[in-house]
Amino acid sequence: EAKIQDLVPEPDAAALRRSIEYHLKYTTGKDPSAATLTDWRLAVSRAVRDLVIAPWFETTQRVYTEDQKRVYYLSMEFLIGRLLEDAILNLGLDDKLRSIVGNFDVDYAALLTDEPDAALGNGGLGRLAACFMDSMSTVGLAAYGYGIRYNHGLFRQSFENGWQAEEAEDWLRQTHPWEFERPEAHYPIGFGGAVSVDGAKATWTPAETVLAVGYDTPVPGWRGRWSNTLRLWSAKPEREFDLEPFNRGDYMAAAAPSVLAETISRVLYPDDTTAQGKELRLKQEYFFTAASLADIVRRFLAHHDDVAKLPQSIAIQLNDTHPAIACPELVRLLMDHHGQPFETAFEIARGCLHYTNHTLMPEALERWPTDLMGRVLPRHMALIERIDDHHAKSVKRPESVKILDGGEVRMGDLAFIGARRVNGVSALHTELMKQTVFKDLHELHPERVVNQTNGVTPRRWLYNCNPALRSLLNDTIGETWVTDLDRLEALLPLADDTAFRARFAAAKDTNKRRLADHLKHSMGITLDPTAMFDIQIKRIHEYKRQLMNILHAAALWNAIRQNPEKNWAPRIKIFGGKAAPGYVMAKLAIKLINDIGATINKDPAMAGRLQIVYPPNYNVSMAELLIPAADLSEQISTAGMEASGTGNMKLSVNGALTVGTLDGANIEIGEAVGSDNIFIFGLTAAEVAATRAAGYDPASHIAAEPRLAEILEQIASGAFSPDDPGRYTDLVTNLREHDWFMVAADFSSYWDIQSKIDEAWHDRDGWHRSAVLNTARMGWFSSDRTIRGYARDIWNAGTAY
Ligand code: 26Q
Repeated sequence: EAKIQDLVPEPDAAALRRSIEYHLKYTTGKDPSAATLTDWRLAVSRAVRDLVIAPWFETTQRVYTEDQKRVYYLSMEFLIGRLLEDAILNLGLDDKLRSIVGNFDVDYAALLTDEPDAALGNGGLGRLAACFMDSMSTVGLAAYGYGIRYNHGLFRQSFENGWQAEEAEDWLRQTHPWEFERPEAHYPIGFGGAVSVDGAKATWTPAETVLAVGYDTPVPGWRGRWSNTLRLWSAKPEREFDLEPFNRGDYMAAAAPSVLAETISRVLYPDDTTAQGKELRLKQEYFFTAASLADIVRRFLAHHDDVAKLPQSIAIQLNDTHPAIACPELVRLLMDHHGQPFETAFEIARGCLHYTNHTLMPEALERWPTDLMGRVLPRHMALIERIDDHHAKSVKRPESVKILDGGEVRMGDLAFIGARRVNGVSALHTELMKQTVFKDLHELHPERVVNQTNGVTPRRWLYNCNPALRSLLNDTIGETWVTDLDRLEALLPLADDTAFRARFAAAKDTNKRRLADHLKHSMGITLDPTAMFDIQIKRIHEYKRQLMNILHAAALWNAIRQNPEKNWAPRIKIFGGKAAPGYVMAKLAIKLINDIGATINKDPAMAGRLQIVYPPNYNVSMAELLIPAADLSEQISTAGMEASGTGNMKLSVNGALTVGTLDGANIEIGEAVGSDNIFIFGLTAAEVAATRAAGYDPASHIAAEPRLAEILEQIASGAFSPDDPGRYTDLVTNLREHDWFMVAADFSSYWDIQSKIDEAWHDRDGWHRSAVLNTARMGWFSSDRTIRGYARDIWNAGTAY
């Protein structure tokens, strides 16, 4: 019997070259003399894709014949990035393809970067889903990802005079070579209309119907030894055309049925912070959840006959509440289509469903007005009421745990009540869930909440993005770390080995020069690669406190001008990130970073001392360049507010030292790398809560910290915005009078730790030793570990590797 490993074709250079020529000619329809870079990229992508088809079929077949438990990961977002280089490195074809492509006289590096990012996500939650897909294939877990094939991913960001401007992203303008359209895998999805009840059974007659059509992308694990499927749904009209108005000559009315359909999967909502109750968003959520469940139940019934056994065969993970309508939808299918009574249907559904919570912030928790829910999904609204009553009857203090509250459906409570397990994404976040948002529900169901701390895939986030460190690691400890990241511990003794430290430092230097070259070519700016690269890359949000970082830069500017001869560590502060288009404060923070940056960068006294860089349009591909080049990783959220963070893990495993608060996974990172190798500052989550409860007064902190008082005065008086001196009046007033995110309370502690970081920087050996120890001790943060934890503690599913 063939093992899946054996099916990965022996990569034969001649065959690979012929395959590329074949695809250029017959799939792309181009002659080599007429082929553009994109044509070549598509041909290479097809040739590479061909190689993962056999293991993909083999996996599907094996899961089917062995009737393995299947895991379904439902996520509104998959923030994938580019796929070609990932696939090439995965299959070990890098050297061969570099030379084959070079022989066609095509620039290999340019070919790889010609691919647009698949940016079907906002940030951490969407990227986590992509890392999980990689890990589920690498550990050999039978899994499907389900999401939406948005025509437009996250918007493109540019800066106009320092202000963020947004443009539609258009990743499907060129052929997307990785997917297979599955016109036969389509489901009608209804909206609105009426429900007629007949005993336990109801008949829902929707007012509108759209078709969900699946597009499949194979997701190969390491060395292609296992391959799962990512199925993304696209909305299509049920009928393209109404013949009756067409025959009357009313051509516009004839095309009307396609309008709703084309809207549903058109665009990713770019807001990752405030859940506004937009009808189209609810329709998107129901659209992909209902299509996925229909597909899941169809696949189950293809080889089982008793729906009561669903929980033994499948596990569904809800990535946040965005697919939480899965609970009433599965109950509906079981009752109205499969004749189950309500209580049985609910227990079957709950046996299959699991919910991951990613935030405690009230404004980010989804709530839908009951009238909207009742209008768009009348059957589901009735079932939610029934679930709420049923749950309330089974508990002592029902008032405290209602799904329906003040005319709204609270989706977090629905997801909690409808799930077998509910997980937090870091140890701290899980504890806070139990103490705050889910306090009452946790007391009623103490076995339900579990912790699975996030992780990141070491393939994309170390092996692929950091070729310099990859070679050093492979030379030193072999290649097993790629699928067993704990092996990095073999580096521990080498932290004290001068020769090894020098090679580690040289790899970092290579990455910094690579970034400097890129920024030279793309933005025309010059970076000194010997300066400290101090990097904060993430969505722009008040709780992430980019503001505190730029205030520190302004305070440094003042301090350096006062004392230019002091031994300042030369620093380049690099920012990357997008603000939600409607988030006024976040967009103002971007403008402030650019205003302060412009002031500092044009001051000749800052040359070789302090520089601010903010390249526009931060995305996965830019992260792959920035992360390996970082010396210092800024993870400075208000304690208690960042559920986990995952960028913190990527930076540390690539040898950056972290400056961070005791928030999210920073705490666990600190425990792993050791307190001598991380810079922790600021209030704890408990202190933040206590300070707020006692009546926080930012003014007293500002008065006690002249550095902060001075820069706030400068900002308020227009020192950084002479063209519009009042630009930051409200921002400064808010800091002085409210400061919900406690920038003032933490500023002194942040300043002090940054001074210690300056000192640590001058001790080059000590710095590099800490950097090596960061890499060596971060193995636990592999998403392979996370996925094995979910498989064991939540899904009760096996892994082949
Ligand atoms: C909700 C309703 C309507 C429109 C948009 C949304 C929406 C979309 C995206 C709400 C939230 C998000 C994304 C949240 C997110 O990325 N959270 C991050 O998840 C990471 C993975 O667990 C954590 O590491 C981060 O700490 C957390 O902020």
